[in-house]
Amino acid sequence: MQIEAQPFTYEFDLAKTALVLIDMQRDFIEPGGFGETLGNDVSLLEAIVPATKTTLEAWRAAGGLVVHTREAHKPDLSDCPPAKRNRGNPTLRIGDAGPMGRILVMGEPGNQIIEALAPVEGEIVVDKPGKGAFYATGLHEMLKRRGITHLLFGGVTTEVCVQTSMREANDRGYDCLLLEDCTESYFPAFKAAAVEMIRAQGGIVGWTAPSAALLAALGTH
Ligand code: C5J
Repeated sequence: MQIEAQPFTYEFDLAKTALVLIDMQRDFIEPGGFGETLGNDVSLLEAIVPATKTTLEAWRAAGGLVVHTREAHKPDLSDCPPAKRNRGNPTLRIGDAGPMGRILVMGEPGNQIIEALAPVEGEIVVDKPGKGAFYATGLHEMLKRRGITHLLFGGVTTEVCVQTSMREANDRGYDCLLLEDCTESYFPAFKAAAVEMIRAQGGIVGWTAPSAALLAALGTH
């Protein structure tokens, strides 16, 4: 299959490609979670939910593998280094009790993936303690076992966990494409810059394309 992408056409085999949705969690998208504790306007992120849902449903219907990630720490915070916990909002840190439970802690209401994009049976769900999806998760091994060589990315936030994960994947040899309207940042200028830098220099980190181009490739546009 082919996607009309930048900086040039992206070719993929459905059986060797996974859709990776990064951190579409209540903690980032709904009021009262981690994103809002940092002073962000979380409503900006909600805008990508419809396009992401359409993409997810089309990808599922085509039989493609789906990976969901959650930025999540163990309840004892043994996987959250002080260097991470001590930055951000000093009065509501990772592990503290917020309106949706303990901030960024596994199993808490705020740490769940939003209802509209909830994982279904057979999909991979990865809890990650870092910004990147490959750090301390075993994701690379899971993908290698399934013969996955290509990754389509969506999720939040573009310049933090999405870009970090794409760069990690690129260094591990995956051909990566970012779905431009399925990713968002609290800072529109940061999203625009991240999209530009990913596809610059002949696709130094990968490709970018609107989700309509993927849907067209899947024949559902
Ligand atoms: C952040 C993320 N921004 N999922 N996490 O801290 O991008």
